[in-house]
Amino acid sequence: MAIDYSQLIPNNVDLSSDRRLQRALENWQPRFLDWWKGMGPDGASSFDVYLRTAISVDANGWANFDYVKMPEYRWGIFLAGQDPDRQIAYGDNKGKPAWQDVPGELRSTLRRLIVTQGDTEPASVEQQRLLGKTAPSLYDLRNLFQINVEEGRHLWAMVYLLHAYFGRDGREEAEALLERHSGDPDKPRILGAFNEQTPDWLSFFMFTFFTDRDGKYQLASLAESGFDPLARSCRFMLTEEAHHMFVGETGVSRIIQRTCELMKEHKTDDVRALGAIDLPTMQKYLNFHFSVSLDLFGQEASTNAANYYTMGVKGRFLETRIDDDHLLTNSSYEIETIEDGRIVKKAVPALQALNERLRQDYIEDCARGVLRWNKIIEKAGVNFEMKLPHRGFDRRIGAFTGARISPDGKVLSEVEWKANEAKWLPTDEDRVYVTSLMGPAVVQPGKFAHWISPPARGINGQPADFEYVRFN
Ligand code: BYC
Repeated sequence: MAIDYSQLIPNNVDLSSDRRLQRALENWQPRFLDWWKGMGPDGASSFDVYLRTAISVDANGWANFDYVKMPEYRWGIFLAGQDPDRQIAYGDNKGKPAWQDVPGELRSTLRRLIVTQGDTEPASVEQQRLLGKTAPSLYDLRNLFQINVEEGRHLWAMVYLLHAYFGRDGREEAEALLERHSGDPDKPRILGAFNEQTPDWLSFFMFTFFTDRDGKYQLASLAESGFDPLARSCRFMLTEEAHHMFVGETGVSRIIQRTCELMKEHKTDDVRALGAIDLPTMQKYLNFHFSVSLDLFGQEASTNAANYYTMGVKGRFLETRIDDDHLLTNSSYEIETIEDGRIVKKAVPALQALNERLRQDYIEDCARGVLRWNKIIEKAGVNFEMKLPHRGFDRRIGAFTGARISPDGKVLSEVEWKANEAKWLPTDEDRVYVTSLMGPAVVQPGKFAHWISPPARGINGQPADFEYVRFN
């Protein structure tokens, strides 16, 4: 179905045929806009931004570029096309037709997953609220705003499901999604990483590389859900997610590029003296964002995850492409855990290890990106290698919680940890330094802050010096 833009809420779900639902969502819409004004990008409401907006969910229509005043962005409800023959691919319900409505016994489980997913979307917008003030270029400013409006739309996607399928409980959850706030001591966001700050652009790029990538893996697992409207929502969200990770990966690449250029040009490692970000500091930010994002996968051995799978509400990454029985009742999976002060491998029932298995898929994906970063360093002739720390490093959730693990995977005493922590994680001084580079936004087309290289190409075939944002 094409997207109907004549409606107050653009949608491809035939919203006008359900007056009650339409009215409920039209009531939520001004509250969303109030939240956007109060908690979304600071001071950006009069800007015209070169944004992509979906005009249909197919390959030709999902990325339509034009100038948009951000509060007038048309947040809407878009589900990927329906496959009328779709069957549940795994678990006890394998082979049954996908559900078009919520099975009664799965109501609270599904609601919880949808709320958790929905909660991360506005959280990230809140975390990025002030970044526009220090954008290193118009190109970067536009990318930030693109990500922000799309995270807003991803919130809409989950709110639609709550309103359409969960009655009064769903409506209350939709309200609460606007009432919790990132880092709020009384009403924080649900998952740890979404209460951290994103105070500078290095953090932003690391966040979009590492934490948005968790989004990719979680959305892909939910795209396998037996609850078809959730699966279809997530499938369309995934098409937008790719750009967010691109912004993160290329953002870090461009900082590396600039740093390496300065190191070569001035024959020094001390690029701080030259107003750039040194590679060891970047490594520390990487360590922080990687470990915080690993926590987002939950416990290594999780009965929740086993239940989600067995019931058919959340699958594995690319479930249908995996060659096994899709029941997992007779298989095991090796996880790492701590026993008697040592890291050991331990086989657990495969069903319980689904969080860990998804985390493993994620780690391999991250490693491919780090390899690409290292290629830039190598090509520049600089002797330095970025590394993902061990999965147990600085964890707050799961088997490694409370243990002190070095980036190369050694169990440490508290004294050894304390002696090295400042080498491995950003110190206050590092953060003050990185923040000090975040000058006022660079607003001349084609100009870039000193500490970052221009991108290899612009957005939608436009040059790097295109006027991506007009300030009016
Ligand atoms: N922080 O059995 P476990 C994105 C809780 S990002 C705090 O392992 P489960 C995006 C857990 O809730 C993707 N609490 O849990 C990115 C549970 O609580 P209860 C977001 C945590 O359920 C960038 C308890 O610990 N989507 O889209 O198997 C920008 C036991 O744990 C955390 C989703 O996450 C944590 N990190 O796994 C914008 C998908 N981890 O039951 C957007 C939906 C665990 O004891 N969520 N806990 O009260 C899920 O699938 C699951 O809830 C989780 C947790 C994978 C997160």
